[in-house]
Amino acid sequence: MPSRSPTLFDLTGRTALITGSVRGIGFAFARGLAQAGARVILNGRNKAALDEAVGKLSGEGLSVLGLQFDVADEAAITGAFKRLDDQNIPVDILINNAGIQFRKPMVDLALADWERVLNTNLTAAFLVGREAARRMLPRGQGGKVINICSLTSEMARNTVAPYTAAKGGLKMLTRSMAVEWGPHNVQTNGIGPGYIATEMNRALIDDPKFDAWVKASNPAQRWGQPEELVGAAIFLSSAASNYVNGQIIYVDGGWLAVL
Ligand code: GCO
Repeated sequence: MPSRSPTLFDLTGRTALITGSVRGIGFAFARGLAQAGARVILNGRNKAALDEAVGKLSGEGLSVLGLQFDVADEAAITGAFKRLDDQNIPVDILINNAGIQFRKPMVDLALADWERVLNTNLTAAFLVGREAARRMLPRGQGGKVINICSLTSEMARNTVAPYTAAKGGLKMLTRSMAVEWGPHNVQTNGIGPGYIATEMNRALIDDPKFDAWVKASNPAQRWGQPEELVGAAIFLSSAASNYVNGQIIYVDGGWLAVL
């Protein structure tokens, strides 16, 4: 019986920062990477929600800590990384997961609405990625950056233009990071979730017409669950993906395979 490689997907000894991880997909990533051996830094804007999420995973015996900052605030980001520096906590793995949705036809969209979505879903990934890379590169021990993209990184639908523009930009930012940081043994990739049953999509799930459209549009004929994204995140966080760079893995039930 060939021996299994116990270390290929093992994250023991690695520290992962996951933005927007107090609930939903980000929280599933936090639990999954911690179960794979990583020390996980959870992030959120709201201290109470962050403390609750940290308490839940700590109660499961997982190695987690909280780092409160708003990903749309550059000073808050640099301050948070300074706090990690002061505690000598390195970030080996960054998952840029934080994101918001705002559904409205473009002709009715205010500039402030547009900018809020772009700041949170795209600019934040640049700012947090930049701070992480400013430490990963000189440390010389490699690293992993994972940007959470979307089906809207590839295709558009009505009423979600700022989200779509941001996620399309995030796909290409992923490739820019891969190009600039690859020579330093930092691999940058993306995960593109299909339609996942999260609170952000609650209104869509509860809309019978939209629910039917989602189920008819992917070969799995169902919504995905946040936990179904964790395998791709562990793969892209681990040594198993050391020669994977600039790729987007779509976890979408086969949606993008359908004509
Ligand atoms: C929407 C949804 C989508 C999904 C996901 C699909 O309003 O269409 O929120 O954006 O959340 O991004 O990949």
